[in-house]
Amino acid sequence: MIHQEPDCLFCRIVRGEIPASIVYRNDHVVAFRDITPITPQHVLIIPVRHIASLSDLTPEDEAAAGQILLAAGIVAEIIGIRESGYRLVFNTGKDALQSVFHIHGHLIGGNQMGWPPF
Ligand code: IU
Repeated sequence: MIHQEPDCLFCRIVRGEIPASIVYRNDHVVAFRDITPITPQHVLIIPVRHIASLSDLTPEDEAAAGQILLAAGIVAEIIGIRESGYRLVFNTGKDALQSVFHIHGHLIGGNQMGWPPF
């Protein structure tokens, strides 16, 4: 049984209790469109397993973490930005403005970005 939290917003999206525009899912991850996109394409990739942040990963989460990265290219292909390029951003903790404490990679792209990103 994969660990989930009853009241976590993103766990609820995984369970289908809250609607989301899902672009891809498998046994390990769910990818859905961010409700407030910051780029023309903006999808969140989350593990099915509830893990609060990158800083909370343990060796037990190795597969879940790897599955997020594996999903990035698949999702990018689905939303049409695999060739043009994209970023996968994990806001982690206060200074990074993490607001939802269930790991999510922001897959962003669809236009030319700059660097550094702040
Ligand atoms: P952050 O990295 O924790 O700051 O990002 C949380 C993201 O979750 C943010 O981009 C929100 O727009 C997004 N989001 C969402 O897609 N659906 C929701 O119901 C809620 C937040 I609340």
